[in-house]
Amino acid sequence: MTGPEPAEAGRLLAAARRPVVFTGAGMSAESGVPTFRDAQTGLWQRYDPQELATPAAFRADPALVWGWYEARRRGVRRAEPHPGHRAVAAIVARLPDTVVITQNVDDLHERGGVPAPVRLHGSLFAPRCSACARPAPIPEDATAPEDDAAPGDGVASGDAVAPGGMPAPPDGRVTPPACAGCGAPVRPGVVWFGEALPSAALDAAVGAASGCDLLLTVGTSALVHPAAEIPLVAARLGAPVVQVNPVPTPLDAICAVNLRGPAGEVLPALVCAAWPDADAG
Ligand code: BV8
Ligand code: ZN
Repeated sequence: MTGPEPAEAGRLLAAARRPVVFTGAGMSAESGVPTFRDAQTGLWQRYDPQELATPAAFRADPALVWGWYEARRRGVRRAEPHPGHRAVAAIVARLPDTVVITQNVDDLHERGGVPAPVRLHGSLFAPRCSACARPAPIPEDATAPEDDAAPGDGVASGDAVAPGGMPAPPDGRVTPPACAGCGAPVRPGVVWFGEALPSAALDAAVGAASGCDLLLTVGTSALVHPAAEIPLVAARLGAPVVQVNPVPTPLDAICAVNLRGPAGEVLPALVCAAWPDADAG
């Protein structure tokens, strides 16, 4: 990256003591996990993620929605954290008061060394009963014939696996397991459109953004609310905001520095700019 931006961002990070790192789907793009903006592929290409990720879609066709999340979970299981995830962990290691807030439902921050990110939209690894909310076990991942599909690509045609390991029907439908307590269908532990965010996570995020002295926003289009308001909270209270995104977003105007590039390259460079002696992970 050329220009004064990287050095300026490095200076802001080095001066910070209570930074917030706020991430979206672009943070995991280089690990092969499709973003929400990316067109769906394979048998899911005819579905709009914003339609599938709703209580109404699950009520209408639980096997379709469960199949989609199972395919995404298997894709994430095959994905690996990239140097950008490790750079975020290096920031946390260097500045223990750092708060990492993510919109992502993958577990790449944890596997990249960030023990407890604030999860605004839940996780692919926390299924629960759709009626009594009883936590449910993560289905065994029997090895599917096409299990050598690309990392992250949870949408390869043969990716969905029916209980018992048999390849799922070609349409990706997988009947959700029944709750061990009340027998109702198990649902993915994510926040669907139209559903409230977990209040503890939202409160923690707003609290961290209100008290931070730098907010680093990485790989988000800032279009989904209320998550998109987190960087605005920090800016409104005078904290500098630094954005990492290859393209402009609605956040550009509030940012002290816009770093135009992929997270996997920009974040390690930012850590080196802030702490030349640091091992950026
Ligand atoms: C609610 C989990 C009410 C599921 C998700 C105010 C204004 C307008 C609309 C609303 C509003 N308030 C509420 C709404 C409605 C709605 C909403 O925001 N709609 C939008 C679409 C207009 N919000 C809701 O429904 C929320 N709930 O409001 O409930 C309520 C309140 C009280 C009581 C009852 C009800 C719930 C929203 C959460 C939905 N769940 N995820 C799942 O994953 O399946 S949202 C999901 O989409 C993600 O979690 C994420 O938040 C969002 C995708 O956005 P991004 O992460 O930013 O990803 P995107 O693909 O868009 O962009 C990627 C970016 O990365 C791009 O900019 C790209 O350039 C960049 N990039 C690409 N490669 C790289 C990169 N950057 C760096 N490096 C790279 N290599
Ligand atoms: Zn139940």
